[in-house]
Formats: sequence, C-alpha cells, structure tokens
Amino acid sequence: MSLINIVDLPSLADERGELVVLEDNDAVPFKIKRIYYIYGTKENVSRGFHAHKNLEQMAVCVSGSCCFLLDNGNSKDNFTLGDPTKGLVIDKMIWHEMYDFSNDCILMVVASDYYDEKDYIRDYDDFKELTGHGLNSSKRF
Ligand code: T46
Repeated sequence: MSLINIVDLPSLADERGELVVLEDNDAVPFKIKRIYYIYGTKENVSRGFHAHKNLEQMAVCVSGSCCFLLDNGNSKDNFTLGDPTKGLVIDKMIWHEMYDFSNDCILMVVASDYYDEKDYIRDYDDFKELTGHGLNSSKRF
C-alpha cells in the first residue's frame, strides 16, 4: 500500500492566472490551526527527519519543487511535489524527509495543531520502536 496520499486542489483559473483555495472542507482532511512555509533552502540540504505523534499535515509546493520520503516504519515511498494544485498528506506517525529542493522552492505546510516540540519524534530508532518495527520490537516475535 502506497504511503502517498495526494489531495487535488483545483485552481480557480481565469484570464488573469491561477488561484487555489485551502479551506476546512473536503480538500484538507483536518481543521487547519497553523500554516508555515519553507523557502531559500540551500543546495543539497535535506530537512525533516522526524515523525509527529499526533500532528496531521498537508504540504503544497506553491513554487518550485522538492522531494519527500515517507516512511511508516515498515515501508517507504518517495514523491516529487512540484504542482501547486497537489497537496501531499503527511499523516501522524509517518517519518518524513524532504530533499532536492529547487532554488525557487516554497514549501507551504498546513497543520492540524499549534507547534509543540513534544509532538516530534526526532530519533529514527525511537520511531521504529513506536511503530513496532524496531530491533526490540522484532525480538518480541
Ligand atoms: C514538518 C516538516 C514538513 C517553530 O518554532 N514553529 C513551527 O511552527 C515550526 C514548523 C518550527 N519551529 C521551529 C523549530 C525549529 O527550531 O523552527 C525550527 C526549524 O524547524 P525544523 O527543524 O523542525 O524544520 P524542518 O524543516 O525539519 O521540519 C518542518 C516542521 O518543523 C515539521 O513539523 O513536518 O517541516
């Protein structure tokens, strides 16, 4: 089963250009409490390297492109986000890494809750244990 869950965000296009709306409706599968964006990422820099215990998020590349690695502890998928009408859902308990940012990349993320460092799992071994796929987890079977 793929970890890549893409939400279509139709553009309200007219002769002036494009306009995309994000609202608490069917397009975004949670109530939006926070929005942040990442830009000016230096060449060959990767970000992320964590999972969230409870936070649900959706990422949209409003300019340029970047790649995501998503990992549920058991399997991994990669996806290139480079279309402002596509939202990538990052569910809770999904380890994620972002890489290959284009120079013009602006990555906007809408989130289901306020910033809370305690919600982050930043150690990959801890993440694997919590998903039941760590070294200690496998010893139990
Ligand atoms: C995520 C991916 C996709 C805040 O103070 N408030 C905030 O709302 C955020 C998002 C970050 N911060 C602080 C925490 C760190 O001291 O900003 C600093 C950089 O954050 P971080 O190293 O976590 O950045 P990324 O790009 O690795 O991860 C970010 C989000 O933090 C994370 O939730 O899922 O983007």
